Amino acid sequence: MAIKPIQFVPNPVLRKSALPVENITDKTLQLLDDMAETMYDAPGIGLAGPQIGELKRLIVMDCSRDDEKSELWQMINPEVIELSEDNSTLEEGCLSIPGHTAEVSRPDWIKLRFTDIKGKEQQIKAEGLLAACIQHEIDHLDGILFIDHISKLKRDIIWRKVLKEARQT
Ligand code: GNR
Ligand code: NI
Repeated sequence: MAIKPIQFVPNPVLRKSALPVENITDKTLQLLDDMAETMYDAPGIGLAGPQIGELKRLIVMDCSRDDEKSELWQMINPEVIELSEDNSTLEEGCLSIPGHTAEVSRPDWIKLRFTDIKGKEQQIKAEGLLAACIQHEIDHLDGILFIDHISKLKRDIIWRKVLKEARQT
């Protein structure tokens, strides 16, 4: 296992679409383990391939609270197959946009299809924080960031700070 460097905005890799994983190889599984280690080290509750510069449809998540048993999800080619009509709002952050958060509204439950690390296709229904996190991670696979879901005014404020911070490093 290895901790991989996290890519930050405005790195263009975060705006590209990730490609489906056709064959699950040792390298795929290695990458998913590195992603889990990188996520726990950060610490974050999710991580998507593009955030470590890998344009592959791979995500990892662990939304368990500190007082709960950890629950690591490692998903290959995740796809939303059903969305709730009702939305809920949650304060989101992103490891690729450190230091900024915003309230984001998303469907409050989703049904999801993905391939697990054993190559088995799975379907689950997720709600609450896990549902928000899965949608945030799948967005990353399509080059979408949480700031794309907020008002232009709020997005411009964050973006101006991001560019200023990038200039200073
Ligand atoms: O660590 C993270 N916290 C978080 C909080 C609310 C909704 C989504 C997230 S995901 C984020 C980690 C990250 O950037 N994943 O891509
Ligand atoms: Ni993120």
